[in-house]
Amino acid sequence: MNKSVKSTCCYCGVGCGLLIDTEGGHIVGVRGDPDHPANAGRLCTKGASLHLTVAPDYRLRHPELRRERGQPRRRVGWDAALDHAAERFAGIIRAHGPDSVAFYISGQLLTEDYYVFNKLAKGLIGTNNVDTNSRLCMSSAVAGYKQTLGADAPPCCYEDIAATDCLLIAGANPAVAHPIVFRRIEDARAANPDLRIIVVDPRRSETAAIADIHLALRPGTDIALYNGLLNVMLAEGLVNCQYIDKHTEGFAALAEIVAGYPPAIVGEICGLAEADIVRAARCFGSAAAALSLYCQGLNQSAHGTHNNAALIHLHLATGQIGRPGAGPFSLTGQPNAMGGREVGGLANLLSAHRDLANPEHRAEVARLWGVPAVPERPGKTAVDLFAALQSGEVKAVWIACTNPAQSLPDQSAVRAALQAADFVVLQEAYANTDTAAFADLMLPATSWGEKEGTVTNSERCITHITPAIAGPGEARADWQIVVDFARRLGRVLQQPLAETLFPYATCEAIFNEHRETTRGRDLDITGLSYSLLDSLGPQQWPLPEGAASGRQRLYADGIFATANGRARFVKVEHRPTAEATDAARPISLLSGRLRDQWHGMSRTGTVARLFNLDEEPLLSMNPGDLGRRGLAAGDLARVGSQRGEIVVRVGSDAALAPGRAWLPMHWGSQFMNSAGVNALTLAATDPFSFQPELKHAAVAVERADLPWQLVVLRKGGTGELAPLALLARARRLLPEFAFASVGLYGRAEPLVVLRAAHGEALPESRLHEIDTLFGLADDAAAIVYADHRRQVSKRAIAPDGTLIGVRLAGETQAQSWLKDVMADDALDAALIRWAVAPIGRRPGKLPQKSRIVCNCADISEAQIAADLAAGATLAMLQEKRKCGTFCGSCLPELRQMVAGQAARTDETVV
Ligand SMILES: Nc1nc2c(c(=O)[nH]1)N[C@H]1C(S)=C(S)[C@@H](COP(=O)(O)OP(=O)(O)OC[C@H]3O[C@@H](n4cnc5c(=O)[nH]c(N)nc54)[C@H](O)[C@@H]3O)O[C@H]1N2
Ligand SMILES: Nc1nc2c(c(=O)[nH]1)N[C@H]1C(S)=C(S)[C@@H](COP(=O)(O)OP(=O)(O)OC[C@H]3O[C@@H](n4cnc5c(=O)[nH]c(N)nc54)[C@H](O)[C@@H]3O)O[C@H]1N2
Ligand code: SF4
Ligand SMILES: [Mo]
Repeated sequence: MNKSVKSTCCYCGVGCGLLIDTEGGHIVGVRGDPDHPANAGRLCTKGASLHLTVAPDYRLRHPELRRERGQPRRRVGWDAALDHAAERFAGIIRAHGPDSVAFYISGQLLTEDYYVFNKLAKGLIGTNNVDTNSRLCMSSAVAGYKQTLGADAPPCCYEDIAATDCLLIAGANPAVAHPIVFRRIEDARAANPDLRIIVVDPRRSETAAIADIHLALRPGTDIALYNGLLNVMLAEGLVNCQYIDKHTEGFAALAEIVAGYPPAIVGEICGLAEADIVRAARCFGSAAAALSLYCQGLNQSAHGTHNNAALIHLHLATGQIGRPGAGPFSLTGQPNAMGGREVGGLANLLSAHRDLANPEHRAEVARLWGVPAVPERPGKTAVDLFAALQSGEVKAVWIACTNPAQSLPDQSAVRAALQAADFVVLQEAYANTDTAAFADLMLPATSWGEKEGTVTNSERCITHITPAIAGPGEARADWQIVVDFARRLGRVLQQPLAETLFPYATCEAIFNEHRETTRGRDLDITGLSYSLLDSLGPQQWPLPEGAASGRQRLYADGIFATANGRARFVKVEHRPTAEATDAARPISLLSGRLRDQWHGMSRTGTVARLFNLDEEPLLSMNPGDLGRRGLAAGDLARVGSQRGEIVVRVGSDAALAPGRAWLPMHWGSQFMNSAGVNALTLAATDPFSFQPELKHAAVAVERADLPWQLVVLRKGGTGELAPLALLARARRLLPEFAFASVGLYGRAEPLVVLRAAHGEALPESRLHEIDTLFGLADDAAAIVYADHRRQVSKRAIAPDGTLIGVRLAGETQAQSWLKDVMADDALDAALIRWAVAPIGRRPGKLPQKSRIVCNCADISEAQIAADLAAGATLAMLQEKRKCGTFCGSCLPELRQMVAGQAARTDETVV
């Protein structure tokens, strides 16, 4: 049966709605949901390719258990798995107390999943050791809002982007990290020529490229900058004294501090021109409406909370909040980071924005749950939790929907901690993440398109999602796994409460209980229900009983969520980054996201077209810095910090100031031969939010002399040679090299790519084994070239005149053009010999690669031109190729191409 189910994208916090098309129980397509308020039908490249990620290959299908370390895990049934887990947890709790176990969960869980995890730890076991990857992500935003506005609530909505006159984008790169928000920014710019955009980012990011003013500040100096902007606004009478008097407190104390931040001094600290600081201050201070968007550039800092507060101050001082187009809008990273915060899924929070430190709040939650008390002792926050695993203070950890063996800073310490733990449970959708290597018990979870629950996006908007298909194998919904475990644990611990604490037969029953905890709180959703969400569509909180719809903006009345209703200015001073660069490690390493990959790539790393924009993790640096190290773009470099060293390829970026480098966060041990960027980062945390400073580390970069290079390009076939099967095998080769990465490339019939380098050449016998692994050993179809003196050996396999694989060793230049002609099947049989030519130059007669016009659907100019020449209209193109039906940014060009074709046709008719 064919059907179409409304859902949301499981990637970023924009929270786009989509329609999942299924045929016979399989997902066959996705479309943007035209009725969803977040995206009105648009999707970005990642959302638009979600249906391509449902291949079962790497999914975890059955529980797996190893009873002893060193043994492989074996498949077990759910009963055996959960009974074992309950016995182990109970044993450890009995022997060492409830704080000897911990849960480490994720902003990618649904609200209901999150709720039961929290109740399991804080309600049943009696420990606050439940923290999440939101600690790496949004905890500084939470703390920043609470310190200033009194509650953890982004006061703005997406429509504010269209209504603002000044958009300050600080430490965020929405062009890649929140693309559909960025589409709104582009639309706003097109509709309002007076809109001014200021971007604060040490890099010239894709977002900075459209800025009127780009403040490329020295990393970690945001507080100085925002204090400096306030200094100028005060000097030029651009603050709103009436608003400050009526609705805030603490301004005088801050003004005293800010007096010490005149533009000249700020320019020095931040490495910015004084005039630019003044210009930005005037732009913000004189705007009719000023909006700021911010994310990890502010949060992931050892002073992340104050970064947030310093920015929010600008809005409070100018009264730019609570009105259309105005306010401090923290973009959430993960799809349900907000939902997690709502249920209190952090070690220092309780349900419905309550605080663990507040005895009344603890009593309220205990009453709601029907337990004698909620434990008082704060739980371990992410970084501390892993340190406690290492020291033995915490002995068992239950990890769900996150991959700490890649995403936490200082990986060698994290991996040692996982190794040291007595018992590690991993509740995952995929079998092959870096954390899986450490799990004693793996529990298969259903994932995108397969589960029910609610999510809250960046603008406080809640969507109810339902499954489109069943999960693979024996996978279960996350909440079901938790509830089943909780009941078993209760029995083993002889805790009769367990049954009454976890009575839920449906996901909806959990939602209804969560809803009740919000009564009278700032996020009151007592007016919501699944059926209301289904009939009215997604709703923003608060939506208390009796309200007709959710609230678009908060604090319109100037009354804040503090005891006296006044927002607070916080005393914020410039602080250096946790780790300073020095002569030994002179480069400041930044890290973050690429448009087409998601975190550890467990999902995006299965889709070839998502590698086409960025094939490899490149360390970008200023060309001068490269030159001084004898490096050119494409060379390999050793990047070392106090904690570790990795080898990566370098790229040249003239827009990056000297002394800075940038490395994407996505590649871990599944795609390269090291833990990636977090082998280098440090575990320093913010004193209020405990968020680690993932964005900054001091590193040394030097040339890696690995003269012998190897590249394998293999077109995927079927069965054993199917792309994902090949990729899995190629992965096993990674540890063998001083440098190596694997990936996919191309479109419908992708290539598997291995790139490696080594100090000396591998022997021919080992090359033969690698050829065999890639299915390139067939001598009958082989074309070879070897020059043993140069240690060059090349091999191409072309059965029936179609090139299906090339292995280049020693000299690998040809890969740069081969990968495109192979992916497009564009290599003429006569040109195949060029693949193994002594020097891999590009043959002159090669067709040029056709430019991609629609990135979301991955459709090239040549494909469109061919369709148009055959008489296609725009509507036909959209139907057949899906181009221009996702984010819509290529529509103007498509229309132009259609018009161009029409003109040409007219000419021929005449
Ligand atoms: N494609 C894609 N999109 C994603 C994700 C993904 O994995 N892939 N992940 C999602 C998640 S969970 C998150 S949290 C968001 C993150 O979204 P963003 O925070 O927007 O993305 P990042 O690339 O982490 O960092 C943003 C920018 O901060 C800058 N920066 C670094 N240091 C500083 C500094 O000291 N000051 C300032 N002002 N800026 C600095 C970086 O140069 C970078 O351009 O993205 C979400 N969206
Ligand atoms: N250096 C550096 N490090 C960073 C950052 C950075 O900017 N720089 N950013 C940080 C930030 S903001 C974040 S949010 C983290 C993200 O880091 P992680 O949370 O570790 O990243 P993911 O790869 O998204 O991990 C989610 C896991 O959940 C699995 N999964 C997917 N769906 C489901 C499901 O429905 N149920 C279950 N049980 N599992 C599922 C996926 O397969 C995946 O392995 O990384 C942080 N680390
Ligand atoms: S912007 Fe892209 S990744 Fe984010 S929710 Fe929308 S479609 Fe998904
Ligand atoms: Mo995040």
